[in-house]
Amino acid sequence: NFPSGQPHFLQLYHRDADVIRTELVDGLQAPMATVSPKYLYDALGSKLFEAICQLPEYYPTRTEAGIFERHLSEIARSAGRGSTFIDLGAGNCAKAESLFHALQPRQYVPIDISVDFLRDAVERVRQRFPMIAVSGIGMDFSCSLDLPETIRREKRLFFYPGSSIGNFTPHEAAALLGRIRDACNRDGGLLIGVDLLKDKPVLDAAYDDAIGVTAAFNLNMLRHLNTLVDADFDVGDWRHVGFFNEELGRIEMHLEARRSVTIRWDGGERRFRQGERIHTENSYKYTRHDFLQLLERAGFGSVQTWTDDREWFMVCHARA
Ligand code: AVJ
Repeated sequence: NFPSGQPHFLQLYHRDADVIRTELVDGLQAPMATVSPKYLYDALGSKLFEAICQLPEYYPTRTEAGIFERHLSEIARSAGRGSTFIDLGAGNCAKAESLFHALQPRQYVPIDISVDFLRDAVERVRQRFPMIAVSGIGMDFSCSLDLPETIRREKRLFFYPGSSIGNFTPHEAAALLGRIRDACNRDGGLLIGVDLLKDKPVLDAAYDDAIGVTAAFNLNMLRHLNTLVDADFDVGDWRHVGFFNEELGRIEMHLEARRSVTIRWDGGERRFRQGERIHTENSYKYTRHDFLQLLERAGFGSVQTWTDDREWFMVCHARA
């Protein structure tokens, strides 16, 4: 991890390209091929996710925004003003921006793996909110939460909305939440959005929408892989699979080979039989009780929670 960004408002912490290549190739070679969902987010992937958030079937973004709108003053009272507001997986920064008026952050630190997308977003935030110090960071925070010296330690408020925590297994999630807590001072905390368990048909539709935006989002990962490991995936050979796995309490996304294909990349190859899949994402859904237990395991102190009328989504503020 070495900083290499020139503009002072966006620092880049690149992981070594060889490390990324090894991680991806190991996943592609595994008996059950797997690629981490973080590789869904190249610049186009981030745009496709923005489009997903507007789909009628994709309730999380809208439901979470409704909770923030309805309980804004109480949430702001709990989270406090004048924080160093650290946005994990900031994307277009829109969720954070909608809280600026209520939270009055002193410094805004959007972090995202999708660097080119983040660069544009940071520029927009700086123009809209010239009174807030904006320090964007392009990095993979699942590897490290070591932040540059310029990020104030006092009153750190980590913001992890959208139920992105669902991409990790409960065990991994507890570890990441523990690292977030460790990155806070005693006066810090975490504002997090979590998707709650609900009926399977609602979940299935949210991750396999009628016009195929989620399919495009998933399939776009193959184009990103072609760039990252110099592979020769033909997107037309694959189809999107997305469904709620009731036993495991999680959404699963896969890419399924429509026909038998051999994929070649820089230094290797693999044959996929027809119907064989690459597992590209899990999105765990929680009960309120189980998620509160996870926060406790991670070492957080008192927690306040807010939800919507249907109890489909939950926002938590946890004190370090
Ligand atoms: C950004 C991880 C929260 O799991 O709902 C949306 C990603 N995947 N549709 C989610 C996603 C398919 C999203 N997160």
